[in-house]
Amino acid sequence: MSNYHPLTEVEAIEIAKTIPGIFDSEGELVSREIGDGNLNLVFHVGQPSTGKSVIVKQALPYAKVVGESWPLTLDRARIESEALKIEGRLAPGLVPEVYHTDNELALTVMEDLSNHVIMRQGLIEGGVYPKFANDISEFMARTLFFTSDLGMNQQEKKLLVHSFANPELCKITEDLIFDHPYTDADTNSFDPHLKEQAEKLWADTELHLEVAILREKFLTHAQALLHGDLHTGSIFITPESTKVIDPEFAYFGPIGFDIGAVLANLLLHFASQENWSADEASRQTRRQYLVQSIREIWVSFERKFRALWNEHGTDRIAKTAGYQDDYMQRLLQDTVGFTGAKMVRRIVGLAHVADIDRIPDPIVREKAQRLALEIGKSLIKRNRQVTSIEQLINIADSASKA
Ligand code: SR1
Ligand code: MG
Repeated sequence: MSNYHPLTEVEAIEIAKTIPGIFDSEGELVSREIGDGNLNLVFHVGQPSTGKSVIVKQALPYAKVVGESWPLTLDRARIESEALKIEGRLAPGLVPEVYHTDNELALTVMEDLSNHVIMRQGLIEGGVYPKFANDISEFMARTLFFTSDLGMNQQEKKLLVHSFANPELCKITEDLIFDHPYTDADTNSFDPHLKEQAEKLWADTELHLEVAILREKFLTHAQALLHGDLHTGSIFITPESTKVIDPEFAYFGPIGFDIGAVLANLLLHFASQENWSADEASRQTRRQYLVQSIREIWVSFERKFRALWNEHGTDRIAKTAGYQDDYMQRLLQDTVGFTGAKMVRRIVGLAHVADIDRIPDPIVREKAQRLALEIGKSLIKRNRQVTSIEQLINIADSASKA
């Protein structure tokens, strides 16, 4: 019989107390539930007398964003904890440290990153993060290369693919990103002024063909262990530090899906500048910063991934002249397609982004939504023709000036 039950704040303290080497045995502990995501309980447990603290994160048996009518596996807590440990080993310093895992209670006790901010909120407040492109490209190049058939033992990888099958969380992505936005699904959610745009999306068979190809890649292409939900709400940041959190959607999938998640969320923020920048000049400056970040992320990712391949590649035949160039070209095209798909879902699908949804003026919000949709659709439609990251940037730039 399972011991699982949702924790109270007091129980979170009892669990935190068992972690050795963090808290002073004398001082009182204080606990607060601070979760604001779609799926989990998150307790901050601190000791005011020492200033020490930890996070206790517990999965609920349903999707919090919808309610108890949407049951969801608790196994995602094991997946998250295992993924964090692998990522921490492959990309040291770029994820929170895991102190303790309890698969029965579906919880992970980990490093408290309260001195960071969630990147989405940081960007909304005008934050600039000079280390981000270097850090996130390092995170992606190392975690994705060393869990792919290029960088790890291929028999061990097959066993890892099995333990990260994650069918329920993958089904959420398959539905919410690669199906529902393209049909009149009950889960869709959009402002009434976007009804005509949504109907166009549902009828656009040229677009559907590209979405079907991207969906097939998500379903079948077990290229590397992905984070699986790498949006700016899954990144804690300061100007000096980047920490990737929340890999509960981790599974073996197409590498471009993770890179596309990062770029899509920067482009959603790019679209949201209709509101967050006070005038045209500051809007342009902000957009140039976002575009430069996108360029640096792809260029650095490609350089680092190729360098890892050249130095640590485990596959003899993958060293054949021309194969690496072909592989990187396919990665770029996948990245562009997934970037587009991840933008469209945030405008018409179930889960949106605060960058755009919190724009108070409905006219300005509509402008940002239309821009995000336009960029997203163009990226999806053109992904298989793209040969350079500059083409993705040109699509966003031209749409913003149209
Ligand atoms: C029901 S979960 C909705 C979304 O939240 C997560 O962050 C994923 O992006 C998922 O699609
Ligand atoms: Mg999450």
